[in-house]
Amino acid sequence: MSNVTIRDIKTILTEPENIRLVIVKVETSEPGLYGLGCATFTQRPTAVAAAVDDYLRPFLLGRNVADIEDIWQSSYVSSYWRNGPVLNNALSGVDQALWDIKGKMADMPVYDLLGGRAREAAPVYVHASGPTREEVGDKMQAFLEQGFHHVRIQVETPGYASYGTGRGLTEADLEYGRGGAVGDKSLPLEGPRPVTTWVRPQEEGKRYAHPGGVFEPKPYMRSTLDLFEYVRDRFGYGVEILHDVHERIPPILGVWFAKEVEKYQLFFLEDLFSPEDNDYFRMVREQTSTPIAMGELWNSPHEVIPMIKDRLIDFIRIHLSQIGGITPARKIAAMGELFNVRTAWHGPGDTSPVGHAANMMLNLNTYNFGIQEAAIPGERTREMFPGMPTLKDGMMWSNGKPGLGIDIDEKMAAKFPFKEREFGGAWDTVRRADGTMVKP
Ligand code: GCO
Ligand code: MG
Repeated sequence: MSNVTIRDIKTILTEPENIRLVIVKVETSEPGLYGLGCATFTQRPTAVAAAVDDYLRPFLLGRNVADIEDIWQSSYVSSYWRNGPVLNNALSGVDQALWDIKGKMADMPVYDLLGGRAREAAPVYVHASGPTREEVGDKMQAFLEQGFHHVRIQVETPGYASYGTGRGLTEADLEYGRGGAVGDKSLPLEGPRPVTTWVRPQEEGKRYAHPGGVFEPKPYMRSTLDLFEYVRDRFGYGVEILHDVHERIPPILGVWFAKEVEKYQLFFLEDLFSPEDNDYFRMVREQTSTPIAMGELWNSPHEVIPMIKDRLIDFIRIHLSQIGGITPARKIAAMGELFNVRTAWHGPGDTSPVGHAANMMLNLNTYNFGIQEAAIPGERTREMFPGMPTLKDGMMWSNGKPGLGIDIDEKMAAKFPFKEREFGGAWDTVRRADGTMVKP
């Protein structure tokens, strides 16, 4: 039994490539021994930092770093009210850092502490999004040439996504089939005419985390089905395609859509419903064998249990830091194994490289691993996070170093502070043509 204790807990806020990241560093009584964890809740990052600095730090200073389970359980209820992305991300930062420390002390990668490997590398999927099906196809082609085998495809909705062109559509507009609703008076080719005046315009020179726009379910579904048709025509059925609905469509249309896409043999269809509509998955299950993925918006294990035990989903898409770290996620993964539900941990750009390293520990250890979502990191991110998992041959690889195997260049991180954003970086509102707010 060692008696290494927590000497300090810090938060590092940085934005290497236009996404706000939160990293937690746990320092120990042992000189030079520290751990890193991901606490990234990119929409409310400073709230997470306050939860760590003002609440978890004083609660945990002096605790024995060995007692991860007790630290997790007691921290979880230390605010009496629990769960939610702010508190869970804060807890995750500490939890992942403690696993990192434990691995360094044992001189083992965390996947060895968890029981060892079930595979050598983790197959990943990457994102191909674009304004037209041809452009999505071209991006997909480039990925296939680089050795990727699984590609998530998203296309703009004609009429809606071009409604506002010239105002600088963001990647997010292109991905989820919507656009700005003001300015350009050209009408959508299909679907209702957007009359709303409630969509706030994107102003030149200002930074928006996720601007508002107009979204109509039927035009979106039609353009997406057309994309699937095109991609299957162009590439055949030997490659895997995925798609993220990102909620927003009325549930019964989601049921229809899941049936309609069955013929395109998706690897999975993601986030068909808002988490409030979980019960609709039962209806989907009874009507189609389209593989279903869901989970990035869940933040309590208790939301997940019925989905696994009733086999309502095929892939658990939890965001590791959103659920509270490795400690709760490994239990959910183990539960998944008993029901043969696979993991597909959330891994876009707002999962930090530390979060990706943590995902990889579970990906390598978990028998019922399904797929890992990957974001292609820029040069600056790779430099700031030495040791981050690498991508090769369509797979993600860990470096096998002790702990999570990743570090952060703090001096460099300090040079890339959070940038100013409109609305504090909040997601602005997406609306139907008549102005009704659309729930993600
Ligand atoms: C995905 C996601 C993300 C989220 C983002 C929110 O990759 O499946 O849906 O892109 O929108 O993580 O911050
Ligand atoms: Mg998603």
